[in-house]
Amino acid sequence: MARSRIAVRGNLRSPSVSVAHLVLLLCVFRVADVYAESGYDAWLRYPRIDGAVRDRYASIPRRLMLAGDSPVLRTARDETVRGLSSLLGEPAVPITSRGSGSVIIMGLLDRIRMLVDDPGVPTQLRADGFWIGRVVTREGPALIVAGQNDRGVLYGAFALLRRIAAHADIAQLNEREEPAAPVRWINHWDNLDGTIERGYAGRSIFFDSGRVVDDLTRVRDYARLLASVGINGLTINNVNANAQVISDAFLPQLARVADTLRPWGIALSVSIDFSSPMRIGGLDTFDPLDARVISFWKGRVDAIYKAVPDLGGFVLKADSEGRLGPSAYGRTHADAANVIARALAPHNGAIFYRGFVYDHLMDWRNQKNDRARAAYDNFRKLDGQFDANVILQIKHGPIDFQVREPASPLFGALQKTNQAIELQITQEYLGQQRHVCFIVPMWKRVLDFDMQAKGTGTQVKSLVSGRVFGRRTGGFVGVSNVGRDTNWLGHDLAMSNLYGFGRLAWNPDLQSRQIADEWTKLTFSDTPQVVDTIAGMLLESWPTYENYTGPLGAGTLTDIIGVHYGPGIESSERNGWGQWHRSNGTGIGMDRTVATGTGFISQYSPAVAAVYESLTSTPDDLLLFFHHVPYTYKLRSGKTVIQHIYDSHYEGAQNAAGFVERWRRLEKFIDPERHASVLAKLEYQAGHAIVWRDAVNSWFQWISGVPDAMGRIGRSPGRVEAESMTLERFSTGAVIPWETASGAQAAICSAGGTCAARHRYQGTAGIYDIAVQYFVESDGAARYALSVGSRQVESWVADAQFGSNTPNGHTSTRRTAHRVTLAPGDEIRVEVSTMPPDGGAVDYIEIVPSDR
Ligand code: GCW
Repeated sequence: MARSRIAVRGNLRSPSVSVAHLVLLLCVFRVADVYAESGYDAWLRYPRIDGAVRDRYASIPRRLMLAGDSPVLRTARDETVRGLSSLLGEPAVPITSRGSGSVIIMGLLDRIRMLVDDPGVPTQLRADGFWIGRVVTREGPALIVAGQNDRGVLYGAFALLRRIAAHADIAQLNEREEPAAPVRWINHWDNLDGTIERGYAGRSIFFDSGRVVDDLTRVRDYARLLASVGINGLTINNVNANAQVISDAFLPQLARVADTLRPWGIALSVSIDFSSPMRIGGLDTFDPLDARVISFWKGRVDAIYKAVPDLGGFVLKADSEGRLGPSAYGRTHADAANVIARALAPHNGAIFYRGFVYDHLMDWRNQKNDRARAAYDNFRKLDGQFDANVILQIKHGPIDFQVREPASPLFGALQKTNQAIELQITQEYLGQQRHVCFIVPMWKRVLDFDMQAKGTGTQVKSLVSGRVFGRRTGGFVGVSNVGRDTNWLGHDLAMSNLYGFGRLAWNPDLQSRQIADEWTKLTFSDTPQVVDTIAGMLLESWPTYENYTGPLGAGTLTDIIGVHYGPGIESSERNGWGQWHRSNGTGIGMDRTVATGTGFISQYSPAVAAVYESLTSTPDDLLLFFHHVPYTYKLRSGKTVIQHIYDSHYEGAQNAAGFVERWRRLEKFIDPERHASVLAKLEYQAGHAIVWRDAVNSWFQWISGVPDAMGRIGRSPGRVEAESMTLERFSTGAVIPWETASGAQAAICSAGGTCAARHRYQGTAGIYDIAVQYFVESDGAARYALSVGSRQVESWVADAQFGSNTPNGHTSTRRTAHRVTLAPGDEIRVEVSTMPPDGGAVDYIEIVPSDR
């Protein structure tokens, strides 16, 4: 019997899917070549290749031999056997002696060169690099996967499988690849209790209740995903670190994780607490220059390396957001980094010292204060003082992962200090994996930006890799925060960011389109309509998100003192966090010029500073990052800033609505599980984009006093405010911040029980979509029902968790009943049943002619 196309994965299989169901699905979807999938395998699905495409791979040997032996080499072999067998639908077999016939030989380059005398085989490769090619030996043809080191062989194996899985032509296989930089690490902000700071896909796969989890299967499978894109280091705990992680009691647990990662060529690392000498060392100081502290670090590090001999090193967040650091003793960041670096050096470990150091209690009244200056001001002066195994880990922009920021000037300002760029895969400020936002194009903007640090040709990607100033190490760190959700990041499309991070860390010259296409082919299929639609949506998703959130470099405009998710436009102002956009009655933006502003621009090289200092040469998309301008200032497009804000928000929300329709058209090409799950997310996103649009536009129309030229704000067709409906047991209440509710108010079912809002429809008869805009509170479940006359047209349970338990821009959610027949005089009724403390709240209903 042909191999089943339905992937049933033991405990991952939904209990509600019966065998009969599976058989049915098999019959229905076989024709359309669609698999039932959970997202767990992400881009490593290896679906069987059929038909003419399969002929392309007829020449791939099915026998596979390792030249050499090590855990990583065995992983490379086993993965290749697994992948080829699955893709080609017939077993590939490992062999131990060559014999005659065609064969795949995998091993270290030096070893391969002893076995194979072929001029095509390169003489050398950089660390982690590989070569894949075909040669002819006396015993027959051979496909070679050669690596500079064990990891290189593993990366070569994954590269070969990737080409086949993406149906690429491999007839003329002769590929040499070397990574752009030695550091290609992932950070996690997982706490030892199992929670994750800024994690949006369930609890930690590493920790629970203060310990490492017993079952490390997820960690192994995660390591496989990471290795497949060339990641070689993994920091498993939060930079807001618990000192216990390096205590004796924890070391055996760390060793278990390291053992799980090792076969995938991934070095374990941990985040440390700078006050550890006091917290776990019994000292009364953590002064980095104190002899007892120096010996504490040495002793701790030696003990850790006994348990984990190949530990990659540490990550340290010090003197930042309340974390203790060297300033407690008047010492420098270099003093702090070096004391630990010196303990690590004999073991070849590195310390990643975070450049994210700023004062979060800054005086907002002082117009010269500027958080953006902080990283440079703190670290520039220390260039040359850090030991060789210190790597300064610098966030890509000067603030904090906002929807658009310029490159951090610090990249161009350090000549002698190793650097790594920190990119955020978890979508903290970018819709938290409830919104699709493919971040690769945003990262590319920064990576490809020429800092002109030493004439031209000094792009951020070349600076961080160490090439420009001839430094030995450096590279890329991505904060991923995957969790226990089956599909790792919660949103199937968000995995394109984890994949894209790895691919860019390996080769930052890859184009966004290339990465989007490749990921789509591997994750879904290479059907042109699928690739065009999904890659197209991915590429539009960041500008779309930007359009309905924070425009022109002003910042994301989210609630920055809360969960960083929904709109909260004023939350950034009048506090010390320094994410100010300084909007007032006449204008918007931070003046960071040298002439009249904070002087931040002077931190760039003169050539770059000249572009940003002048209003006319600053690109529009970063205008408000660098300049404070009147709302009536004209952009290059000819529009005023204020009209651009209004228009872009309508466009963004419109495009988000379009994603839903585009995705719906893929139904027959994609397995029903992932199709339905992504569809639900896109529908939610389209609703939340409207919340954003209306909040931002209402707020700016209010503060600027400039009306929208098209008169759209506050006048949505078909909208009926809940507070103007006939209310039973609901009370009317103000929503805070006001702009996050239509008309600033909602009908709130505060007493619990059942509340109802009624509206008598007086429009023309027809078929309509009725949207209910309501608020989901995270402290329980509320049941909603929408009826027309005695017909219930929609009912649902509101139990999502948005990190907030009051009506606001995080919790505002839309549910739409499609194709509802309405006639004049019909009564539309929204009913909510709640259990205190969970309340229910309704903002409005909107009745628009159905477009389906
Ligand atoms: O973006 C901010 C986050 C914090 C985070 C901090 C950091 C781990 O809101 O949650 O702390 O950055 O990067 O240290």
